[in-house]
Order: sequence, then C-alpha cells, then structure tokens
Amino acid sequence: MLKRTLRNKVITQLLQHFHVKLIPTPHTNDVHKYILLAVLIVIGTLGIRAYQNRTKAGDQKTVNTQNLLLPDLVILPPEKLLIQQTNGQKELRFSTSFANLGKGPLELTSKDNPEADTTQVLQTIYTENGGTQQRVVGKFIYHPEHSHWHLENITNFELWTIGDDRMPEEKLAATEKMSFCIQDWEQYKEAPQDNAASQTYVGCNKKTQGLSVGWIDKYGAGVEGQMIDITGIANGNYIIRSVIDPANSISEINEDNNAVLSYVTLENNTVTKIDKP
Ligand SMILES: [Ca+2]
Ligand SMILES: [Ca+2]
Ligand SMILES: [Zn+2]
Repeated sequence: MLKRTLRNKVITQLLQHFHVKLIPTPHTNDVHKYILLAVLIVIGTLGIRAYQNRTKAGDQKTVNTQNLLLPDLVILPPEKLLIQQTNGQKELRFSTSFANLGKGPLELTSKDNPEADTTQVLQTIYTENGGTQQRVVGKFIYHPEHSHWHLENITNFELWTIGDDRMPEEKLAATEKMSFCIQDWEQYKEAPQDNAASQTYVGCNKKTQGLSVGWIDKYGAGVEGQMIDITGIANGNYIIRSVIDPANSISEINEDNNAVLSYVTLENNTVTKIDKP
C-alpha cells in the first residue's frame, strides 16, 4: 500500500512536470491512462526535436560542401635578386610575386574602423549558386613606410643550407612575417586563359583588397621590407624558400602548392640563381 502511494506521488509529480492537468483523487486506471498519455507526448516531442535537429545538421552539411569558388595562391620564385649593404647590415633583396590560379577571387574586406590602425579582415568566398560565405583570415595593418594598408603575414622567405638530398637542411635566416597590399597588379601570362578575370581589385585601402583569377600581385626588390638579413652568412650555395599564406589563414583549392624553392650562390656582394646543384 505504501509502495502504491509512493508510486502515485511520483506519477502526480510527473504529470505536473509535463503540465498535464490533474483530476482530483484520480482512480488508479485513470492515472495509468495519464501516464501513458504523458509518456507518448514526451516520446513524440523528443522524436520531433531529434528529427528537426537531424534536418538542421543535414542542411548545414549541404551548405559546407556546396561548390565554393575558392582562390588558389601560388608564389613565384623571387626575382631581381641583389645584395645591398646598409649600415653594416647585408641585405639579400628580391622582388615578390604571387598569383591566383583558383576558381574564384581572393577577396578581403574589413569592417571600417577609422580610429584603429589594425582591423579584422574577412575572406569572402563566392559559391557557384551566387551565394557568399565569409571567414576571418587576419588583420589589415596600417604600414607607415608604404603609407597604405597591408594584410599581415601573407608571405615568408627563408634562407636554408642545402642537404645531401638537395633539399633544405638548416634554416639560417628568414624575413619577418611579411605583410602586403593585395591587388591585381598584372595579368599572369602562364595562367589558363579560359577563366582569367578582368582587373578588379586596385588600391591599398582597408575596405576591400583582393586578387582576381589569373592575376599577379607584385612588390619590387626596392620596396621597403623586401629582404632577408644575411649579415655574417658565408659565401656558398643556398636555398631560398618562398611561402605564400604561411599560417594558412586563407581558404584555397590547393593548400599544398604554397612554397617554392630557389637555388642561389652567394659570393661576397653578388647573388646568382643556379640550377638545383
Ligand atoms: Ca595554393
Ligand atoms: Ca591557404
Ligand atoms: Zn605596401
């Protein structure tokens, strides 16, 4: 009897919990009906929620896997190599070029904040059905030496010794994380012509920068910052390893083609490109 009273108490609380209106002094059979009803309501509600959640997850998956018109950045070997002595420092200077060989532009936008000298940058990715997605990729920094805005940490250059396998062995020197104003500087002649875009991104403001498909962005060897400090490095053969998007913050079709090796001979104040020795 005690057991039954306890059970009825639990049932009463259950029914109150699920907002089932309780009839005063219910008969045991009625209570069973209410329990059944409450259980069915709970099962039904949970089932519908589970189905709705599953549908949401399915939709999300569809969005993530739909055809994205991603860029593909590739860096070209450094050109215009020269050595320059500045205030006792020995600089290996070079020009930098990188191209977009992807299906869509590299488009970078930031939220305008006139007060700040850094601002968050979003990559806008176009989709085949005309939509867009945005991802945070880094910051625009105001670069006083160039008097314009740069995307931070977009290229990196390293000087390596050459190992027995002709591959980089020991890193001797490197640039700082290099920042860049990204724009359609010139058309990349070796790019496939069928998907080359017209010049779209011009200028170094912080609202929109970018690189269209089939276009190159370039900094000359004389531009401030375009150098590796090679002070104290002996004459000999070395590898320059150039990397685009070293932190892989930009989404691309191919993330595995972002480094290129160039072989050079350093001899006193001259630098010469050589074939892989
Ligand atoms: Ca790439
Ligand atoms: Ca990347
Ligand atoms: Zn610049």
